[in-house]
Amino acid sequence: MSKRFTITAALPYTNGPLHIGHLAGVYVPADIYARYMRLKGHDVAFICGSDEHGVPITIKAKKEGVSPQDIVDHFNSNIKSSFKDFGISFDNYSRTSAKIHHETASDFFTNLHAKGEFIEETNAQLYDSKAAQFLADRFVIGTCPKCGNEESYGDQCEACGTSHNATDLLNPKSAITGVTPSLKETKHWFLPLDKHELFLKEWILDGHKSDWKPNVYGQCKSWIDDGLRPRAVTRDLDWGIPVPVKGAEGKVLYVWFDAPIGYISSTKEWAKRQGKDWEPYWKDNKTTLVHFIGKDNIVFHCIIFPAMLKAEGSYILPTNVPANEFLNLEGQKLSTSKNWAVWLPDYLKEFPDKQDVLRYVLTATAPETKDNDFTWKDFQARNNNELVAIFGNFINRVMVLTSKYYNGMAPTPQNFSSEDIAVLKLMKSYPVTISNSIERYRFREASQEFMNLARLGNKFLADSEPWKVIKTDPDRVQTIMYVALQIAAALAVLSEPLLPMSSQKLKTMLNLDLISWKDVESGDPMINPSHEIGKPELLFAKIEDTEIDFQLEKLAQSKLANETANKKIESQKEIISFEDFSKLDIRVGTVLAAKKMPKTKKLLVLQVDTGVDVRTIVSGIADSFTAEEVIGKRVTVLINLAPRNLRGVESQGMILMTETADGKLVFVNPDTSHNAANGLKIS
Ligand code: B3M
Ligand code: ZN
Repeated sequence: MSKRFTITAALPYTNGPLHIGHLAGVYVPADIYARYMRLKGHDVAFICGSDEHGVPITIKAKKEGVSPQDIVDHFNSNIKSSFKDFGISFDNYSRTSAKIHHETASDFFTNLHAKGEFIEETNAQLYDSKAAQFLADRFVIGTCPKCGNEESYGDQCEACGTSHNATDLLNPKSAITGVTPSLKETKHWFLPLDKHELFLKEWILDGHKSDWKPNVYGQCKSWIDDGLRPRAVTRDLDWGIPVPVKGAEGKVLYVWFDAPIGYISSTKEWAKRQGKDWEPYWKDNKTTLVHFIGKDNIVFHCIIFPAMLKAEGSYILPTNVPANEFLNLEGQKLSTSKNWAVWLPDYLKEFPDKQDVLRYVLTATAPETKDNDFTWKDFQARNNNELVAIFGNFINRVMVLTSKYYNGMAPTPQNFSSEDIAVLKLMKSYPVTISNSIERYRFREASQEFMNLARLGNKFLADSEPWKVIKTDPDRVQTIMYVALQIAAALAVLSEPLLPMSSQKLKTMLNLDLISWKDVESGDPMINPSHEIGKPELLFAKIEDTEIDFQLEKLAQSKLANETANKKIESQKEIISFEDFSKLDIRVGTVLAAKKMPKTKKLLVLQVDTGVDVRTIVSGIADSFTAEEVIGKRVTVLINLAPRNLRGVESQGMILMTETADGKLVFVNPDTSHNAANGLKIS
């Protein structure tokens, strides 16, 4: 029976491009699920959009000296086109700056307000007097009261996942000016979560113990067990949706109040375009509502948003919230600021026809029950050893042999052997097995089962050896190839949710259009004798070491850049006065002669023309330069450094040097384009 599904994928924050963490955690599983449900004939609305409010966007805009609108416009189109090119099959991708969203979120608030579902409270909030603004959420950094992480944000600690109020932080500091904020009174509207505690307990703790994932259920339980408190849903900010009630001038809705309503507004936008009614997708209790999210979004989707929906009264609640854990990259936490990520726009440029490979790898290693690791070596191995060597190889053999023996026309089977019957029977069981996995949100398992079917096909051909038997028993080969073609057709259908582009390519090759999941389940033949197939083409190509080395090198560069940046920060010295600085006598000079200091590795003895005199300076640069290389170099030299005796030679000054990211020393060269004479003072 056809059912209605509203499938949502977390609205990405519009302050940066997408990376593999987003894909693995949310968008690939959501897309598999949506494609699968469509394939089963269900009525699906697969909904997403850009989350364009919130403090991180304002911070980024400030940093770059542009408006928040500029930031969201840029990343909305960047993210949207990445999704499209990657093949995520959203029915609608909206944005929370859209008019329909502002209206929907405003109305939602007004409605709850009118029903008396908020409490209004004036209390002290953190205030940055230097920036003349209140500090909410990510505008404050401080120590997490729960785990002691010193860099917790005002709304959430990324180290332990706790979500809190900005005033809970110990040692708070403004992220705008760095000052310690003061407290200032301001009025806000709160959603009294405590009022919904009983309902949440019954609905989640009693109702979803067995069907929600343990990581999701566990987080909800710990929240509820801790006791729920009222939660502010308005903020003193200037970027967001204005709070639509009197006395709230200059205030906006909390981003986590408006963002989930974005699912509803995006559904409305879609329904309008389709000429449909949006309401059944959100209000008919026969509709299955599923939220795909990452683990840091659990509380918002399982506690706060459901409390809002319940308070409103006419909405359904999510059937499931299959949140994933996090994906790491090469053993390290993904990080935007450290550029430790595989960015989707880069991937699409560098592997323009390998969307399915990334989908496959991210699914096969999905962080479904615990954090997991993506490595480029594993990416290569799964492509070469599984997609190419198993699935691709089987299809290629079927295609090539059918072309060669039968000119591309499916043969008529003769007598089925017991192996044939066993293989066909096993094949028939795969759609059910894969369905079971997908319907229980076990996409990793589904991908393994899919590959097992390809393995079955491969093994069947390897065991029955049609390429040998053709010489002795061509009738038998007709049956073998007929069976193999049925497996290829099954793979073409069952690959659609996981590997949509390859599935399409395979269907075209097999000249199959109208077969469905049900056809595979039925066990009836999908390719009949004399059915004409197309030309063989390779489904997957091997990935070479050089391609992987290139990616690893890129990451190594990120690591190096980070280490250098950290080093710089670490070695910042204390502030000195101008008087201190003016004691330094720094001059432009030229190295006239140089020789290695005997019996040392690092030291060169230089004769330097300082403009004042020619003097001896011993410099520890022999690791980076030979004596010959430095002769004639224009240098910057500190001439009033107290002389030092190094291995019996008096060094009378110091040449200024710096170190590049890869540890090589370089001279701090004076700008000699104006013929700076030796002895010129540097100040
Ligand atoms: N914008 C996603 C995030 O934490 C957040 C999701 C909103 S879903 C309503 O990246
Ligand atoms: Zn913490």
